[in-house]
Amino acid sequence: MIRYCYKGEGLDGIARLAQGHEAAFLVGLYRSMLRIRRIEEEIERRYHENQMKTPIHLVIGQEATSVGCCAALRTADLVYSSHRTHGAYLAKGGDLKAMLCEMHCRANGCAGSRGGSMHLIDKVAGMAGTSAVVGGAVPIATGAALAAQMKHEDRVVVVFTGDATTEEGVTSESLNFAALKRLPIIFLCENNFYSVQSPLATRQPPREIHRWAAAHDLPVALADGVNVLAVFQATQAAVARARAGEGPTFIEAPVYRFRAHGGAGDDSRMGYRDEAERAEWERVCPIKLLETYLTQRGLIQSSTMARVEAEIRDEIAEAFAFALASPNPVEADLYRHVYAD
Ligand SMILES: Cc1ncc(C[n+]2csc(CCOP(=O)(O)OP(=O)(O)O)c2C)c(N)n1
Repeated sequence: MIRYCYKGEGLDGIARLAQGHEAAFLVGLYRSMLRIRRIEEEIERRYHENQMKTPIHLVIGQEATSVGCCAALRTADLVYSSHRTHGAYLAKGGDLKAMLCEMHCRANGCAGSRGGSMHLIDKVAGMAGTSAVVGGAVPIATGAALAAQMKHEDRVVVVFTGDATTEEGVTSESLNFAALKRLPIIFLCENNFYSVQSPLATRQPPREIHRWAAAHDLPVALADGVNVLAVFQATQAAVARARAGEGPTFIEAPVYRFRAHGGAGDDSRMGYRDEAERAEWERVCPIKLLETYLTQRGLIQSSTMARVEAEIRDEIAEAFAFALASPNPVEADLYRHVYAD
């Protein structure tokens, strides 16, 4: 069985890139990742209760990509993503209550109860939309970048994709178009090596994904996807290029999902991936890595960590209670948001 190994620098990489960053910034990144992790753990814990009327795709293990990327963005910048939405939505500042209402099919859900987990949107936060169709968000985001360019808006667009998204023809078309027009867009590919249960090696020739992207003649970067600072740095550079009118960037971030492709729990026992592989990546859990760095350097105290955990726990409890107490849609809601000529 193929085994996808972690090839990054681990804690050394965090220590190297942390130079020059203030403790408050680093603790903020840690808090954002932890918040996403705890929210998803609670979603996972409650999923079997069947109150959430939606498929789910957890980002547990992949939090550093969303948080590192969004930390380099402004509210006015737009983020799109594929079906694995929770990390990008929350990191971009999407409203947690509206997200949980959406997942519980409540009238006040962020997509009006029409979409569920795979269709999160928060226009105030710049979370512009997500698509359940693999590759679906890529041309939409490219179009948004074209619009921003044509309207002379100071806006960068990011689209989060998985590795399988690079196998969709429309992704190639979008990279080509973005490079041609020098669009202000960042393609952030979270390469977790699997498309549902198919490993990369059964789907693509043995080449690195960012090298494939480079053939479209745009700058590419490889960022350690478990190192939130590496993703932050790569995104910052891409944002600077985009704002300067220098066009798009493709970032590949190798990551690992600790859970099943969809639903709650892990599915490694199905035999499509080696359990030792997951264990190896769990040793470089993005949250643990940063936590280790912060505690070793005395940048976070155990009392602060306890307070952060308590704040997150209270926020999650309140948001779930809010969602469960929210009204279901009524028949008349069917006609809202419907456009017809
Ligand atoms: C066009 C299309 N083909 C197939 C699917 C079924 N499908 C849903 S998620 C998925 C895997 C996507 O893998 P990847 O893009 O690597 O993202 P990941 O799930 O690993 O985050 C597939 C094949 C789909 N939703 N859309």
